[in-house]
Parts: sequence; structure tokens; C-alpha cells
Amino acid sequence: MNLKNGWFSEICPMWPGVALSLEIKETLYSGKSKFQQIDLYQTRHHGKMLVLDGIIQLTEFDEFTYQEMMAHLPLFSHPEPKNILVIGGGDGGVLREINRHTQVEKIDFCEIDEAVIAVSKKFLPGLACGFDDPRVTVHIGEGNGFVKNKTNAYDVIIVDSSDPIGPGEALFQKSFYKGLKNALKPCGIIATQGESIFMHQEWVVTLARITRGLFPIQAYANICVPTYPGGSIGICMGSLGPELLTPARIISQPLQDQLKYYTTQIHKAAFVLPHFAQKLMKEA
Ligand code: SPD
Repeated sequence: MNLKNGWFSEICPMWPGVALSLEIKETLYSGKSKFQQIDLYQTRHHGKMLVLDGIIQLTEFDEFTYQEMMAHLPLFSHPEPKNILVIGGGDGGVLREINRHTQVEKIDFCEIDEAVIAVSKKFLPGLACGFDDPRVTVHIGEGNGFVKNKTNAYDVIIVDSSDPIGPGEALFQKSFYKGLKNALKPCGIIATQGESIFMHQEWVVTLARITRGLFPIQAYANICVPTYPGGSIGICMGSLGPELLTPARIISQPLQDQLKYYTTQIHKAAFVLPHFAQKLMKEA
């Protein structure tokens, strides 16, 4: 049981021997969907928190760091992103960020668990605010199967998955990445949840190997997320054309004013890795 004496502790075999604990004021929702246990807590100091199968997906305190970078890094790396696919991210945070891009014309949004969308719409309106945008089409189903039927369809694909245990597992396999590549237009870019350089080095290396084998340009970006294991998480990126390390377009002032984390400087800095992580990437 991860809720004890008013504290939630995130205990997971993927990061043995360490647990982040947050003080809970109230459980707002707790239920089992077809795929996973969904819990929504009001924490005492970090706003609301979404937990799937005992693992923290987001807190209102720091969700902007992850959602902004997952969306704006690939979208600003692409010279003209018009057709976008999002797999996962049923809370809607990444979608909220994509919707800020006025040149985007069409967004396919594929989420396996419609209950996550429903709970987020009810309890996290600050995140799940983009589903009614006329550019968005929601597909409920498995991401792997969805991309298999797509060829030459998207400028940018973003995979906002949970960890590679439970429903997210298929999204960390080479066959899935082959499907992503096939679904991209010739100059397309993918950005996938890339785990932590401190806590999940095997996964970071595995994803680097997979993407390097499939894409001419590959990179790993680091994001600070205080409530994720080790305080950071990565984005694994692959590109069929555009450079990734510097943005293809400079952000406009009105869009910059809406954001809290992403800037042109943060875009470049996110790819600057500590020496041990550079070595990991080289050896991958
Ligand atoms: N260890 C948790 C990783 C969760 C990544 N996905 C979060 C979804 C937020 N939109």
C-alpha cells in the first residue's frame, strides 16, 4: 500500500531503494480502469497529483516542465509542423501545449485508456483543456496498432507514455519505433518519453540504440521534473531531416509569454548532458 499516515510514497522496482513521498490532503478519485489503477490526490503542497498503478504521472506543481518540453522541443525543431500525432498523455497536458502552435492544422490523439481522459477532464481542467480544439481527433486504442496503419502521415509524433511496465510497455520496443518512422513524413521528427539518465540508464541506452539505428539524427534532452524519480526525465528524439539541437524557428513573444519553462536557450541547453551521460550515449 503506497498511502500511509497521510503520505503517498512512490515505490517501484524500476528505481529500487528510493521513494518520493508527498503529503496528501484528500483522495479525490480512486478507481480501476480496464488497464490500470487510477488515483487522483489533492496533495498538501504540490497541487493535485495523478497516479497510475502507483506511479506519479504529474503534479500541478511542476507538470509544465515536462509538458512544455515534450511539445515544444519537437515542434520548434521542425520548420513547418502541420500534422501531429500524440500517443499517450491522456491527462491532456502535452495536447494543451501543442494547441498553442497556430500553424498546426491537425492533431491525432491516441490514448489507450479513456478513463484517464475522463478523470483528467473532471479533476485537472488546467491540463485537459485542449480536447475540444477543432484540430484534435481523439482515438481510443493502443498506440502500437494505431501507427501500424499509418504511412507518410505526420510531421511530428510525440509519445507521452508511462514507464515500460504496465500498459506503456509496448511503446518501448523496436517494432513500435519502426512503426513511428514509417508514419512520419520525409522530414519528420519523433519525441518519446526517454526516462532518467540517473535512474534508468539501461532504458536510456536501449532507446538511444533503437533510435540511432532508425534515424539519421538522434538526440536525448534532459528536463528537470522535481516530482519524477531522480528529479529529471529525458526525451528521446529522432529526426529524418531537421537538426534537433537548435530550434528551426524562434518562438514569438506572445507564445513565450504563455510558457513557464521552454525558451530558445532551454531548447539548446536541454541537449547539453553531463559527462557520464555523454559517455552513455556514445557507448549506446
Ligand atoms: N515515471 C513517470 C513517467 C511519466 C511520464 N508520462 C507522464 C504523463 C504526463 N503527461
